[in-house]
Amino acid sequence: MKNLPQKMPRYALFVYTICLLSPIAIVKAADPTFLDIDCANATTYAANSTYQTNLNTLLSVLSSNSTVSSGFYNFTAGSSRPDIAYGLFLCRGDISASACQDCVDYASKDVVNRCPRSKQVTIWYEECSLRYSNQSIFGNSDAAVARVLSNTQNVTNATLFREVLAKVMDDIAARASSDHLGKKFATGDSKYSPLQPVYGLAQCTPDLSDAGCNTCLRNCISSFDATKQGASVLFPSCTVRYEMYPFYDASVGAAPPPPSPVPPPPPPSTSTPSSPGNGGISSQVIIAIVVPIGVASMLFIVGFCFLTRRKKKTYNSLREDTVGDDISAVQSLQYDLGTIQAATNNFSDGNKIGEGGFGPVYKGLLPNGQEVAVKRLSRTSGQEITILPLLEPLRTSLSIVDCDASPLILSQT
Ligand SMILES: *[C@@H]1O[C@H](CO)[C@@H](O)[C@H](O)[C@H]1NC(C)=O
Ligand SMILES: *[C@@H]1O[C@H](CO)[C@@H](O)[C@H](O)[C@H]1NC(C)=O
Ligand SMILES: *[C@@H]1O[C@H](CO)[C@@H](O)[C@H](O)[C@H]1NC(C)=O
Ligand SMILES: *[C@@H]1O[C@H](CO)[C@@H](O)[C@H](O)[C@H]1NC(C)=O
Ligand SMILES: *[C@@H]1O[C@H](CO)[C@@H](O)[C@H](O)[C@H]1NC(C)=O
Ligand SMILES: *[C@@H]1O[C@H](CO)[C@@H](O)[C@H](O)[C@H]1NC(C)=O
Ligand SMILES: CC(=O)N[C@H]1CO[C@H](CO)[C@@H](O)[C@@H]1O
Repeated sequence: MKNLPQKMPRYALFVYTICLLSPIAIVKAADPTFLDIDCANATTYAANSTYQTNLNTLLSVLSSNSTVSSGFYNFTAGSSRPDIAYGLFLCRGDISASACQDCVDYASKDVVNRCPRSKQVTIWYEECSLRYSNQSIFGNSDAAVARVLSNTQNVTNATLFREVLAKVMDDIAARASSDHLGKKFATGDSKYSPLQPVYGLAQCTPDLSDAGCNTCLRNCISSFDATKQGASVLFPSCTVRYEMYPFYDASVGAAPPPPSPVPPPPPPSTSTPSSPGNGGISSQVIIAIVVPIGVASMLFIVGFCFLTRRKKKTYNSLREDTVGDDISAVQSLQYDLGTIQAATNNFSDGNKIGEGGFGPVYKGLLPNGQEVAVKRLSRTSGQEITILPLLEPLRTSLSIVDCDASPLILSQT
C-alpha cells in the first residue's frame, strides 16, 4: 500500500511554500551595508541650537532629493554665518534610483544616531555616502580623512598582483576623473591569472573638478595594501574598491571601446570574506529573482490543489453513479472503536502494513468479512480512524491528494 501516505504531499507543499516565502521578508528588510563613519567629535553643536535646526532641514532635503538621476545632490541650509549646514550625498554609480533612495533615507536617520552632536560627519555605506559640515565642503578634495578596509586573505603572488592592480586602477582613475556624464564613476577589470580577473571601482563626488577627482583617486590608490584579495579606500570626496569577484553592475561604468569577453565569474569563495560587506548581488536582484519564483510556485500550488479537489469530486460522483445503493448503505455504517480494535487485533504490529504521513496503517478484517486498511491518526491517540477498503477498484483513489482538512473515510462492501 505504498500510496497510502496521501497527506504527505500537502504537508510537503506547505513546508516548501513557507521556505520559499521567508527569504522575501528577509530581503525586503535589508538595510544598506554600513562601512564606516567619521565623527569630528571636537566640533559639536548644542541641543536645540540653530545648527541643529539647519541640519534637520538639510537631512530632510537630501532625503527628499534622493531620486535624482545623477545619484548626487548638495544643499546648503541656513544663511547666517556660523550656523550654516552644508551637506551632500553620493550614491554608487551603478545602483538603481530606488536603491539610492533607500540608502539616503536610511543614512539621514542613521547618521545622527551614530554621531549625535558632531557638526562635521561623513558616513559611508556600500550603496551611498552622506556628508555634512559647518564649513563649505563643495568642490574640494579634502584628503584629511581616509578609511581603509581590507580583506584578510593574502594574494598568492604579490608582485604580479601589484602590477595587475596598478593597471586596473590607472584605467578607472583616468576614466572616472574625465567622466562628464554627470557622474565621476568608472569600473574595470584585468586578468591576474587566466581564470582570475581583478575587479575595480572608482568614484568621486561630481562637484570635484577633473584634476581634483584625479588627485583624490591617486591618494586612495596609494593607500591600498596591494597584497590583499580585496580592499576599499574611503575618502570624503572619493572612494576606490577592488575585489577578486565582480561586485558591481558592469553595464554602467565599464570602458566603452574595447569589448572584453565576459569574464568567468569566480565564486566569492567562502574562505575569502570580502572586507567591506559582502558585495555581490543587490537586494533588487534578489527580489527580482525570488518574487517571480514565489508567485509562480504559489500559482502552481493553488492550481494543484484545485485540480486534485476536482479529481476527488469526480471520483465521489462516479462512485455514487456506479455503486449506488450499496455505497449509501455502507456510508451510514458506523464502526465503533471496539469493532476496529477487534478487526485489527487491537492495532497489533502483526497487522501493521505501513506508515502513512499522519500515522500507522493496519490491515483489518471486519465482521462481515470485508478487508480494510485502517489509518490511525497518531495525534489523537487512536480515536480518529480512517478506514480504507483493500478492494482493487478503489485502491487507485487512495493516491488522491486531500486538500481538505477533514479525514477521508472510504468504505465499500
Ligand atoms: C567620536 O564619537 C563616537 C560616538 O560618540 C565614537 O564612537 C568615536 O570613537 C569618537 N571618535 C573619536 C575620534 O573620538
Ligand atoms: C565650525 O564649528 C567649529 C566648532 O564649533 C568652529 O570652531 C568653526 O569656526 C566652525 N566653522 C565655521 C566655518 O563656522
Ligand atoms: C529642546 O527642545 C525640546 C522641545 O522643543 C525640549 O523638550 C528639550 O528639553 C530641549 N532641550 C534643551 C537641552 O533645551
Ligand atoms: C552645490 O555645489 C556647488 C559647487 O559644486 C555650489 O555652487 C552650489 O551652490 C551648491 N548647491 C547648494 C544648494 O548648496
Ligand atoms: C598575510 O601575509 C602577512 C605577511 O606577509 C602575514 O603576516 C599574514 O599572517 C598573512 N595573512 C594570512 C591570512 O595568511
Ligand atoms: C609571480 O609573478 C611574477 C610575474 O609574473 C613571476 O615572475 C614570478 O615567478 C611569480 N612568482 C611566483 C612565486 O609564482
Ligand atoms: C532637484 C530636486 O528634486 N529638488 C528638490 C529637493 O527637495 C526640495 C525640498 O523637498 C524640493 O523643493 C526641490 O524641488
